[in-house]
Amino acid sequence: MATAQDSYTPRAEDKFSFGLWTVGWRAVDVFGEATREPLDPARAVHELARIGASGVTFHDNDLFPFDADPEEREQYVTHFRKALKETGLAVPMATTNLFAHPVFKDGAFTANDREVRRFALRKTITNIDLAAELGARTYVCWGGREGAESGASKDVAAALDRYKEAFDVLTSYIRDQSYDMRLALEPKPNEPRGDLLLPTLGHALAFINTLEHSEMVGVNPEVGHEEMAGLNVAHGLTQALWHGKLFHVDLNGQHGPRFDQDLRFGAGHVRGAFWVVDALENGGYDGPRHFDFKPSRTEDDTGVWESARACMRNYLILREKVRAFRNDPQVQEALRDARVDQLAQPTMAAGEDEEDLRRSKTDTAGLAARGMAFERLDQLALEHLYGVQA
Ligand code: DIG
Ligand code: MN
Ligand code: MN
Repeated sequence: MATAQDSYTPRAEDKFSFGLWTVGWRAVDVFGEATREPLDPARAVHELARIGASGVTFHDNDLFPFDADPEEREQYVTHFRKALKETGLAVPMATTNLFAHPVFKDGAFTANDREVRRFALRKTITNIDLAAELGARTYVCWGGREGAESGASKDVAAALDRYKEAFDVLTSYIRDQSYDMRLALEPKPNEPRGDLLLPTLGHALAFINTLEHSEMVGVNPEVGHEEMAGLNVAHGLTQALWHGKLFHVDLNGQHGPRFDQDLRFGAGHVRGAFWVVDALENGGYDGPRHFDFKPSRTEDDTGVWESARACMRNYLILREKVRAFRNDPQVQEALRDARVDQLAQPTMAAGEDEEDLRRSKTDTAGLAARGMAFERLDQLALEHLYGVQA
């Protein structure tokens, strides 16, 4: 269904991308069967191009069945390649399904069974080859089954050793093949395992520092996953940018700590979505605006594409509001009144040392009495979000 062109119509330069598994989700959940028919990846590519996306991403088994032999696999990939060629859609990112098949029931890279770990590495390396061939420069690793439900069942220290080993093998392989590709780890606190390893951005960023080729490994934060952990997503994105590690992002919606809702972007924590867009747009992120969401189980095929379109519209609506907020003279005055700009000033003066600090005097009573004027600043942000400021 065509809609009128307006300022919320996606353009190629917006770099919107979707996973095949999002619009292709048949809406099977723990308590119910599929409500939608399978979606041909080639049709997904054409529909995503029609609604204005410029990229599509995939797991290996979004394209071909787990047990496809090389000939069958090539047929499926050829079908996908043809649709990419017909639409011009890019493939910015790819990833491996290391969570659906029962063989991964105790994990993939950190499974207790060594043969499972070896199979997971082989499966990933095979799909990295395909990802490189299709031009993907980011390879996401979400450890959906890397974790445990019970204390003694997982030697976490050994699991982290195996996790490090896996990423060291993968980055060495990418280097040996001279692929223009980086890994992006995607944290999540729990689900489908009781507790997942590398549950938040902080755990992932610390872990990356231990890797042999840490410069090739960053993060792919998902809005909903950080919110499931009760964390501030915009702060996490900004810290990832601060480390130079925001290689990719999964945008969606979530209503705080509960099961992973994967709502369309902007349909969960709306105030949080405003600050997510502010962090991405004003924090120097120049990667894809990638949606990892699930069209509600209530929807038919038409609803699937309406919700995908809405992900992009909500991003563009919020981007316009964030720009208006940042350009509003009242806001710039309120930022000065809140002394936000003073944080950029180093605490120590050039050449100063601890003795200078000891000699300095502080009017603690006067400082304590000074208001921060944050309420006016935040009210302006909310009024931009509510649409009463423009
Ligand atoms: C779930 O949030 C995960 C999987 O969908 C996929 O492996 C990854 C890609 O963004 N996100
Ligand atoms: Mn999710
Ligand atoms: Mn995700």
